[in-house]
Amino acid sequence: MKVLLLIFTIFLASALTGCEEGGSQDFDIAVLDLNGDGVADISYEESADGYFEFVDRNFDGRVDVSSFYGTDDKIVSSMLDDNFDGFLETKTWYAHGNPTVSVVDENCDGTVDILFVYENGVVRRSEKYVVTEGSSDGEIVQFEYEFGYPVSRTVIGGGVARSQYYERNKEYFDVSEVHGCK
Ligand SMILES: [Ca+2]
Ligand SMILES: [Ca+2]
Ligand SMILES: [Ca+2]
Repeated sequence: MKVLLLIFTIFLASALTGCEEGGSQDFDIAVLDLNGDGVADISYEESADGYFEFVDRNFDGRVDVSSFYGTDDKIVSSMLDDNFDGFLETKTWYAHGNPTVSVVDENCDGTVDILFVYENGVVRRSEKYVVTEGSSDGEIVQFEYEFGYPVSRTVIGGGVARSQYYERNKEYFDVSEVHGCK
């Protein structure tokens, strides 16, 4: 997997820079520096039970995808900064390469605001907790999906406490440490 990724990266790097690879001494830098500015955009860090892969997709010098792979090269979890504000607000867990659960902390205050539950790698259900303005309570907006497309929208509100949102989805929030903006 890692090897395939590196091959793809080499291909992408040469496509982006339009440069032929020269001496082998530049090889490592070229592999990891997608836009050719001399700053690595993909880096790896080994850990006891696998390795991390860090990617800077928009070349601003900040990591926006952090993925953890097991020793079998299979992805275990990933964290994503989808709006490139420097906070990795989305965390996803995987089983056999497919996503199982995603949690999003939109405002990076340490509380989860959106939950996605997947079946066979395709989103099946989502729940968003929306705080009512001027109140400490809110409502829950729930979507059901078929073939990845939303087919129903249900609002459970108002005056719903955030603790109720957590209680409803306890089995997913208990999966692991979910507060991960950093
Ligand atoms: Ca970035
Ligand atoms: Ca973000
Ligand atoms: Ca939040």
